[in-house]
Amino acid sequence: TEPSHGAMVPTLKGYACQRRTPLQHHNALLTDALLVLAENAEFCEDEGRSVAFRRAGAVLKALPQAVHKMEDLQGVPCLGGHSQRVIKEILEDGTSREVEMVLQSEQYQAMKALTNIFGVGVKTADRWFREGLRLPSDALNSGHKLNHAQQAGLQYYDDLNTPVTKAEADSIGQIVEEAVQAVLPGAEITLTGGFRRGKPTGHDVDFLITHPEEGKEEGLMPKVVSWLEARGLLLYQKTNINSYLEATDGPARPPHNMDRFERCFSIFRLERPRASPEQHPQAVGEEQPQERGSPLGRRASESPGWKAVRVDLVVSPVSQFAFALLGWTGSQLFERDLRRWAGQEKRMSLSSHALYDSTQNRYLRPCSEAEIFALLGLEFIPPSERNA
Ligand code: 8DG
Ligand code: MN
Ligand code: MN
Repeated sequence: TEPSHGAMVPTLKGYACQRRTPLQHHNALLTDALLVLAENAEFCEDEGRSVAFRRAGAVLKALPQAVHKMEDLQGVPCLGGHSQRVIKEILEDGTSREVEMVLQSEQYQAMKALTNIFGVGVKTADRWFREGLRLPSDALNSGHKLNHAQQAGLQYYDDLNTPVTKAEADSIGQIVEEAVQAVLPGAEITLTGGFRRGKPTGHDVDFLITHPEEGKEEGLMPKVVSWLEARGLLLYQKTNINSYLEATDGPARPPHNMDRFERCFSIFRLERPRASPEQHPQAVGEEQPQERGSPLGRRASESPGWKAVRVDLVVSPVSQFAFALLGWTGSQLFERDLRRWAGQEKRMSLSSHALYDSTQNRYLRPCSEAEIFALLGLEFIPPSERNA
């Protein structure tokens, strides 16, 4: 039977990949609260609960209007009992006691600060927390052994926790374009991740690189990295080589978030545009990055003429480009639901490399994002509406 819908709510579908989720939405108070609970569940390594809170938040982002009362949520999917209780409390009292408690808890605050260090995941942060560490500076001063990523993460902590602007992403894009053209003329770069979804800022910049002639892209990444390093443009890089083989990684291997493209997690050294107040006005209310406390105690006056920026580079053979583009555009929940939709509703297996149809026992070979949506029986959702 059809669920009954509140007056304001059109039918919202249960998978994020069936819905249009714009960047700007009408329920930030509720989604911010649910995000805190999702993060906290993640810090407690309870992935199931974390995903449940994220799904609840994502469905609220797709609503065409602000929710004012619980009846407005009639027929809205993906809202579990716990999420509904939190929403109800916020609608009635303006805040949720549970969310406020989490925000004030020592564990949440410490886990948030520690996982904000590049190279530190939930497992490491949790171990450090149990050993008494609370702040990024504790990780520097405690004598813990830090890997190269974590050292860079601490060294550039302030910059890496200052949002990357679209202008900065475009500057990085010009550098990557120059590097790629220099080592492989005809190669093409595409901005993916949050910026492709229209976000004005991001925590990093994501690029996909390919070449129209299959095979030409092989071994490209180390050359790009060398070009960048020779010019002093990289503060950190870790390159992984491509290990995808259709024969062994195909249908037998379950679709997984980690893909096997040639890729580079890096930190760029981006020259700051020269100070010119007219050309670069500071947005009203925007925080000056230099004013934040640095674990290294760097002061505003010592701020160098460059900024550390996280950049992800991925190289895809052109035959897999559509999958890589779809997989690296996000959002993460949108990707998760695409794969879940494929498996549960279509008996297909979707990854950033391929689409396998278990009913026909064969690979499908779409050439564009639009064709992938069509083969999955989904309406095409443009990147700007994948902000689940
Ligand atoms: P932000 O950086 O603006 O904060 O947001 P984002 O651009 O959406 O997040 P992201 O962490 O940069 O991730 C961008 C997309 O890349 C996201 O949908 C998930 C995807 N992604 C990874 N790692 C991997 C991976 O190993 N394989 C695949 N296929 N995708 C990945 O972050
Ligand atoms: Mn990103
Ligand atoms: Mn990224």
